[in-house]
Amino acid sequence: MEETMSADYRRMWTELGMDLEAHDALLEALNKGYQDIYLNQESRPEGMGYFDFVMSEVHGLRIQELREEQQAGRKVIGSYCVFVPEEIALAGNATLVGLCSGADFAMEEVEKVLPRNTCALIKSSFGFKLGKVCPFLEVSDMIVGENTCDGKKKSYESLRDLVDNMYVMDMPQIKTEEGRDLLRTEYKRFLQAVEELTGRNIDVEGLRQGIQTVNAKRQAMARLQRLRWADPAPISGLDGLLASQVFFYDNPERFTKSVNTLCDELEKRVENEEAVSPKGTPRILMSGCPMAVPNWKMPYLVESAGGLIVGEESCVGERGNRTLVDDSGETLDALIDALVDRYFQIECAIFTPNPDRLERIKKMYADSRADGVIHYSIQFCQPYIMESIPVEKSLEAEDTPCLRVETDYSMEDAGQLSTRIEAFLEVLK
Ligand code: BJ8
Repeated sequence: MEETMSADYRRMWTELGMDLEAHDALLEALNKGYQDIYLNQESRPEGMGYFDFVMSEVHGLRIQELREEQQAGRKVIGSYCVFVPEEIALAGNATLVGLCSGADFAMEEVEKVLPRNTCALIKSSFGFKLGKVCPFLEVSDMIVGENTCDGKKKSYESLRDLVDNMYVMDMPQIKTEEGRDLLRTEYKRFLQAVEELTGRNIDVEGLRQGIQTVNAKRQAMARLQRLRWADPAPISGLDGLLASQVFFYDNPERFTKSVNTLCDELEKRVENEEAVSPKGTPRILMSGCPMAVPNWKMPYLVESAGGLIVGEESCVGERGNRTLVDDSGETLDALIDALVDRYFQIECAIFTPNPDRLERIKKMYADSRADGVIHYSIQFCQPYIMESIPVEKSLEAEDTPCLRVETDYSMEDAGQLSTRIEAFLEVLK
């Protein structure tokens, strides 16, 4: 049975134009990493079994499901940023998937089209395409890029030559009325592009339904986030991050249900003070760049060094799934305005100035009862590296311990990083 399934997947990957040999190598490395990092953790909640299953089938069953959706007339849209509204995709009979960019692949090929000093996230997105190892990219009917950081917006000019249907959304850089107007215009343009792609008109009820589906997902994630704040914490930072990562791939309704089931279990754990780590474990708030699948480097190093991550101020985390959209509007314009209201609050470092992010970090630090903040920047990511200095200064002025880390996806600096993290955790004890 298993053999037939794996033969079916291989046929599917071949039909998608993937490089089977390279993909086998990627899956082997991923499975090993997952075993070492995730499955070896102790006292995991049973509800994480679902997420383990999703991860084990992320290139198999999930892709098969997406292809079945396509056969039934739905479209699949791939995106790289939390500013792309899933609500509009759902309203137009499309499924939105995040395109993971969390591992190095085909770097020699990548460095023929991108400068070496490009951030690992952008390089990774190209590596998955050039190495032909990402079925989500290959199954997508449209790929959406966005004019956020300079690296992304310039790299999309090259990605356009590599994919069939590239769509780029413009983005404001300043939070003014004009910026809001630009986002509104762009969301309307995106809505039209989705309608053209799917051949389906988006009406008020359809958009309201899309909003409600995504709100439910976000509510479940907020519930999980609150449970992570309990002291002692009922779940590891690695597992909390995994749920935030799966947020971008899974069927939305099933995901919401699974997160809520996990939360039911965590509530009982909190009641019984069933903890994942001993009392007195230093609690860390991570803040900074998104950690896309399978980028588990920082939580792995922090938790192996004896810390516990209690929240991520990140797009793969609270910044990406916080705040609901008001679904009460009676017209399409009113619902789009409600979307703009929600998305315009995202404190991405591409905005200038970006004072709300600092306030958010401070609030999360207090809410999560963290002992310290680790600011994580991906090497060569100017927006977050630049912001990390004033963030650190401001936190330290309030006696909040902060460690600034800049790293890439390789494990070459793991030893050095572990030493710094251990020293930081010592200070927090
Ligand atoms: S809303 S954080 S998902 S843009 S790490 S590619 S910023 S150089 S990912 Fe992001 Fe949207 Fe903003 Fe969030 Fe550029 Fe930095 Fe690379 Fe980055």
